Amino acid sequence: MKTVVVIPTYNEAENLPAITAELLTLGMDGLEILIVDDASPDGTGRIADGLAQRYPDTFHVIHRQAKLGLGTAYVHGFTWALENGADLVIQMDADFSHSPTYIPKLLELVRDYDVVVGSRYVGGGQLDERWSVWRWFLSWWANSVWTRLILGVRTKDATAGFKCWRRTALEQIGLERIRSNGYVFQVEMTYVSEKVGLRIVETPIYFEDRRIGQSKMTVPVKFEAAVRVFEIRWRHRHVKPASVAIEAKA
Ligand SMILES: Nc1nc2c(ncn2[C@@H]2O[C@H](COP(=O)(O)OP(=O)(O)O)[C@@H](O)[C@H]2O)c(=O)[nH]1
Ligand SMILES: [Mg+2]
Repeated sequence: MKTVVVIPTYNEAENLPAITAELLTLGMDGLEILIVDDASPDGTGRIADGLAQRYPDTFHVIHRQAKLGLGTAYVHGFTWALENGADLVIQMDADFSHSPTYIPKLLELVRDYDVVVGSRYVGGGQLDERWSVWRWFLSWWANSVWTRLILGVRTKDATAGFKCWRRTALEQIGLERIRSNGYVFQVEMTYVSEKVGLRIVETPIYFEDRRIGQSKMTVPVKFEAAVRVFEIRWRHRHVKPASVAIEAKA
């Protein structure tokens, strides 16, 4: 099974060598890592090139000319992975919020499902305990109230960004119709996954805050994300609803 891990990066010079080293220690068969870098001023792209030079069979790099956003970085990376024959695609951030130690579990579950979601909101899942009450509340509100109310999604962690997709799942979604950039990208993928009837399973993760560097999430960004949920509903109004089963498995 060819498995491509897609990692978007913007200023992750310190995190990238560490996260990729951890991925390599998993010793996965058929593992390839695609880094999608948006001309990071801190030189992340050069570090990625260095990895690709050292391990040409494992690392691949897409350089984009400017900071074009997380959503299009993932769509770009997923499209590349499909074109290059991936059977499975793992999406994860570079900042250690998505611990590579969960990957074996994701791979085990994807045998029986179309997409496995590393979830903070199923039993056993957890947010960083350093989160303030306000931040915790906003995340809970976005996942458990807002997306549920506006989109009717049933996945508990609708904004999750740590997932393992079967190739066929991404094909069914149709990446060309995913238009969100930034953080609502996750919501759009969740919504369309449910609408096309993918078999979705959520598995608990502990979501740790980034260790190094800055989060790009700000209050205006959160507000925009909340409004954009309506756009997602409108955009996919003609996608045929299908009955979906969302399960939780520890
Ligand atoms: N290529 C690319 N990567 C991005 C962009 N914005 C964020 N990222 C990466 O996407 C991942 C998640 O971003 P992060 O700032 O940690 O988001 P947060 O965890 O929600 O605060 C990290 O690996 C970032 O480096 C972007 O515009 N382009
Ligand atoms: Mg992060």
